[in-house]
Amino acid sequence: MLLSEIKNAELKSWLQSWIDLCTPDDVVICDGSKKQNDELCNQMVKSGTFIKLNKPENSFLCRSEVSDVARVEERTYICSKKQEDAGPTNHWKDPAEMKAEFNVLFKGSMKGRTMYVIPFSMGPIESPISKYGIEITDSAYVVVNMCIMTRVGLSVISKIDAGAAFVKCVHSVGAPLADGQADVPWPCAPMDKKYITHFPETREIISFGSGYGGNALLGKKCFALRIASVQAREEGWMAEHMLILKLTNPKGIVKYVAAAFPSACGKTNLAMMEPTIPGWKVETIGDDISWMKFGEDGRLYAINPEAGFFGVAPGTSMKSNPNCMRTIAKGNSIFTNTAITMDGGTWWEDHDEDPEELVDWIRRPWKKGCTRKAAHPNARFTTPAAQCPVIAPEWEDPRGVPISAFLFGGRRKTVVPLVNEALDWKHGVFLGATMASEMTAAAAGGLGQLRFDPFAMLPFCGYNMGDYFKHWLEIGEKAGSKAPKIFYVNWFRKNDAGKWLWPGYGENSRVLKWIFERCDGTASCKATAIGNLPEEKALDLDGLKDMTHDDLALLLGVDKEGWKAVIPQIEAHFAKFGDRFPAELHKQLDAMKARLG
Ligand code: TSX
Ligand code: MN
Repeated sequence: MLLSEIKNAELKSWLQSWIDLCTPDDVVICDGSKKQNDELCNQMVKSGTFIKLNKPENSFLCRSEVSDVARVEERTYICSKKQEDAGPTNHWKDPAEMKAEFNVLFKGSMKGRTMYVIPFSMGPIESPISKYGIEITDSAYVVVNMCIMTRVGLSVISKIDAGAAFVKCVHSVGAPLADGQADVPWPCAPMDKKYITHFPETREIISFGSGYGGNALLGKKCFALRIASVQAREEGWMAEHMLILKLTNPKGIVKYVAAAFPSACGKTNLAMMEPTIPGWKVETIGDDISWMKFGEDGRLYAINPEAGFFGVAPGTSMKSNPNCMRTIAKGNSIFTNTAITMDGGTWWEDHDEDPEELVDWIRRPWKKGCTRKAAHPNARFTTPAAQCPVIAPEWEDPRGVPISAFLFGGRRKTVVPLVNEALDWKHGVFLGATMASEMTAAAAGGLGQLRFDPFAMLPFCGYNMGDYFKHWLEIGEKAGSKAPKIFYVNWFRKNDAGKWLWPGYGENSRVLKWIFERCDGTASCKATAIGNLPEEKALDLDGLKDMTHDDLALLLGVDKEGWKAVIPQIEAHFAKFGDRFPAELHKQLDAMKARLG
């Protein structure tokens, strides 16, 4: 397709203004075809950006610059007109000042490079919950990743030509090439030139200087969470950092659950888990983001706006996530910053294979027993969701799936029980707002201190977090009796000797079963000061070895003194949100205090 064939005047003039500013050598409109994708992959193999792997098939390894390996929160900005609309948890810049700075940074920034124009849909193209975007980028790596993670195709341009709204996404690695200058495998700009910026009022994203993941694949965190969260609040829906799973009981009854966890809690593992309890089935709808709208029946319906998994590779194995390993094994995947084996396969820490020798992610020789990590800890796979053996057949249903329960959680080796049902929606919002993980000794603040990450949205909410909590309360008002039930889970409880009290992984199906049956009204619970907990007999523990009464008492008990000790930390956490923080959450904290006595 040629630029001149685009009809939408707004799209045309927006593209032309960026072409004029960035002065690329060439402009290519991406059509999402296999042919174009193969050409780009071959071109990146030739240029040294990609290595074609011997296995899995049609898969590639890419090694980034050592300084460009993760999202850069300190370079991430919400550029709303008023700073208070970004709120105290976001970095803010004045939109006009930021644009003025970009007029300098982007001037000639694509010289010597090709500008790719990627028309993409977040969500199935015909879904009323989906939204469209156009990403301009000078990175072929971004194009081939976007082709896995989103639905790329010219039909999106047809929709925009017919008047559909779109989010304007601009990305440059910020490394123009002078005449005759040789390229490097991973061009990017130094840290003080990197900018990941969001203009919520004009639905724009502008990203400069980084080629990595969430900094560059703008459909994911930038659009599907930061911009979409703003759209969701204005339009009365929800854009959440949640996996979506389908749970089927032995009678064939289905319920859908959406779950938010901070990083390093195994969200992707839960989304694809293999239940250990007979007759129960888990299938995947999505592993990271959920967009939810009210259906005509008043229930919340969720879609996964993504089309692939962009997951952390280290730790992923047949033990932790067999279905993810099977997804990757089907090929058509991109590996970023993993190690490469001598026979042209890929490897990372905790991988099932145990190679003697390989080449690590910074191209150094590596031998078994070596103390250095072979893969970067944030090494990633990009793989098509459709290849997942347990993807639910309805994962692309344009209507979405009706959600019965929300799960929140964190990594808590003390105090927090295995599972806790909120007393009502408002109490559930309190649980979401107080989501936290315990910090390791290395992290600032130190051992035992909590790192709060409300709703796992702290880095991803595109507006004032106080308003976000209010939005959650308002959704509950609107949903009334049709609102999903809310639960808080913790797979990470330890005893005093440091032993894991819960086996986790597929055994978490026992917890999902109780949640399913709470939604059905068939499982019992005991009301406590912190919420509704399962009695021992209500949790299916059949066939679970090594579970003592003492362990269970810890997992399903209320550590009153522990909870009381956490209250000052919750108060300090709440105090950070300023004057837009809803009074209801202070009321919830006071009520919990009173219940604890
Ligand atoms: O993903 C995890 N889940 C959810 C799985 C569906 N992990 C990995 C977290 C890092 C990403 C877990 N780790 C889980 C869990 O439920 N639980 C644990 C802690 C744990 C680790 C090992 C054992 C038990 C618990 N047991 C043995 O290794 C024998
Ligand atoms: Mn995520």
